[in-house]
Amino acid sequence: MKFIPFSVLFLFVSSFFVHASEIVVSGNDTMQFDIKTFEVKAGEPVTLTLNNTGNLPKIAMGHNLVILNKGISAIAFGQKALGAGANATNPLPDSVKDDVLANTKLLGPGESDTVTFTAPKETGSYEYVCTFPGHFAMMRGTMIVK
Ligand SMILES: [Cu+2]
Repeated sequence: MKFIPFSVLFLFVSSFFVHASEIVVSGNDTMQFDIKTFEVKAGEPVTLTLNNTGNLPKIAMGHNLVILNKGISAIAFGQKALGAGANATNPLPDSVKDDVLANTKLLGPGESDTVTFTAPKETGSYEYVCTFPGHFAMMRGTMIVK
């Protein structure tokens, strides 16, 4: 049997298993996501964590992260969610979920949520947004599928 150096074996094994993209985004009391753009690989698993790093009460400054299907604008979706009754305790009404690729729950200060999903097979830009009322104008970003 041939001797395989550990480092080579490790590279070989990791090339098989380290495909998942791990994305960590924070939202804060100034209505900002710290990451406005991130990339994932088409058709591969994504682990997305949102941290609310603010201090203000959830009812006043809650955050979620909602990734939209291709072609759905964050601004337009924010308005649509409001029109569908989005509020400070239910910022993502069921009636608008057809436009949603993946979403975290609504987080209060110091809270965190992790969701896993499969990146779309179709490459391109997918917008994301916080749908807490009033936040969609500022809390937006783009997931790029490559
Ligand atoms: Cu928000």
